[in-house]
Amino acid sequence: MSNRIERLEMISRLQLYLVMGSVNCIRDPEAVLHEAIQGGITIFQFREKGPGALQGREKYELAKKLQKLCREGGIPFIVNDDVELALNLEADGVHVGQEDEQAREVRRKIGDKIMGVSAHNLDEARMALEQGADYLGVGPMYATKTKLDAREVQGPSLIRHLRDHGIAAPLVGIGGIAPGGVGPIMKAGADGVAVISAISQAVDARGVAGQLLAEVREGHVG
Ligand code: TZP
Ligand code: IFP
Ligand code: MG
Repeated sequence: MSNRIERLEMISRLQLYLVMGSVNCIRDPEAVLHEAIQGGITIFQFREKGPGALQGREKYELAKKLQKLCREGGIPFIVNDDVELALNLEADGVHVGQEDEQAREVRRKIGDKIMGVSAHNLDEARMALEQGADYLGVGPMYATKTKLDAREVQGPSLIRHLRDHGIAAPLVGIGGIAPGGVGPIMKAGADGVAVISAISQAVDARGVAGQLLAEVREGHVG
């Protein structure tokens, strides 16, 4: 990531990040992901979590199907939390939270795959980067019902705060983001936005993805 081209590539890939598992979908997850890719998502995270989440073989099989769609669509496939699954599937990367395995340990296990880390404040952001994070997921930007144990709403000003304190790493905002809500996050200095429900619960996943991507590009500064 110290390499300038790699850094620019990471940043452009983070514009519109779909995070999703079977629990989040009101329709077939493969159909949702397929439409979202058509609508322009630039990266995907398999996050199979919460009540009713698939486990074991079923989780693996769904991951495999979604990974195939990502390959066909030419976008990176990232696995939430489950380093072993990511390694078994030869995923493009892993995303870990503050409650998950230590970022340094994850970095050691995954080598030069992409590693994303969730951060809610400046200390967490600095620590994650020191431990080798390639990008940070920052939030919650807005109120969300998707993550039951989500922290207090931070608002886009947290992104501005991180930038003002020298965090130059790729950043995506997450939490309660839907069409109409992207501009302030990009203007605060984010490289992109991550969404779960806006796309995974949409009747027209392709349309919503297209709208979000347009807002990311309009709102982009620098
Ligand atoms: N981390 C912080 S907020 C959140 C996660 C995983 C949930 C985002 O879901 P939604 O539906 O986009 O608000
Ligand atoms: N941020 C992100 C990401 N993913 C998560 N699962 C999370 C926070 C809790 F979108 F990757 F940045
Ligand atoms: Mg996690």
